[in-house]
Amino acid sequence: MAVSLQAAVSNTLEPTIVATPTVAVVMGSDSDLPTLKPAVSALEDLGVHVEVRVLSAHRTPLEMMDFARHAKQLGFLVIIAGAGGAAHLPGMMASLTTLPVIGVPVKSRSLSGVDSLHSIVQMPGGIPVATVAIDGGLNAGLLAAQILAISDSSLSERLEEYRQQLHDMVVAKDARLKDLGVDAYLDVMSNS
Ligand code: RP5
Repeated sequence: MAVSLQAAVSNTLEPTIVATPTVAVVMGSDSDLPTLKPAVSALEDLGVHVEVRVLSAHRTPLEMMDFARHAKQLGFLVIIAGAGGAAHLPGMMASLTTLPVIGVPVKSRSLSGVDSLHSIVQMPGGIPVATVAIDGGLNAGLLAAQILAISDSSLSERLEEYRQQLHDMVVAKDARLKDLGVDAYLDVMSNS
């Protein structure tokens, strides 16, 4: 049975929700939400409080600027920013705050997200954005948690548990593949 990485976290960790907003997950459009959802889920499963916003660098630039400029005062420690196409949101957010910004290139309809990736990853010196893979919402959430875990030992332990679960899941798959053989394993995969 195929088990997603997200499910591996969701099924086993008991969340300990902290009261204050910690990670802001912002996106240029609500059409980006499916890509950012794995980041939100991973963080919530790890007990990190998340605030989710739609803030467009092009359609609501003033609201986007206001949020980015006040994010630190509002108590956020890390910003995840996802956008597609001419994906200026992560870079613009990063230009307005010294909080770490993780950029998520959203797979675009016309250019499959290569445009988003190039727009986000090629930041000029001085204004960094930590860019994950196209549609890499899960890794953005985990990277944000790893940044927070530097000063949060209980979160660090949860991340260690998560890594152990990933390890155990792959070991179990390896054993099952050896047991069933290639054809039967693929049959089970295609039916699950
Ligand atoms: C970007 O334009 C958004 O981040 C989104 O990925 C893309 C398309 O937006 P919609 O036309 O779907 O609202 O600003």
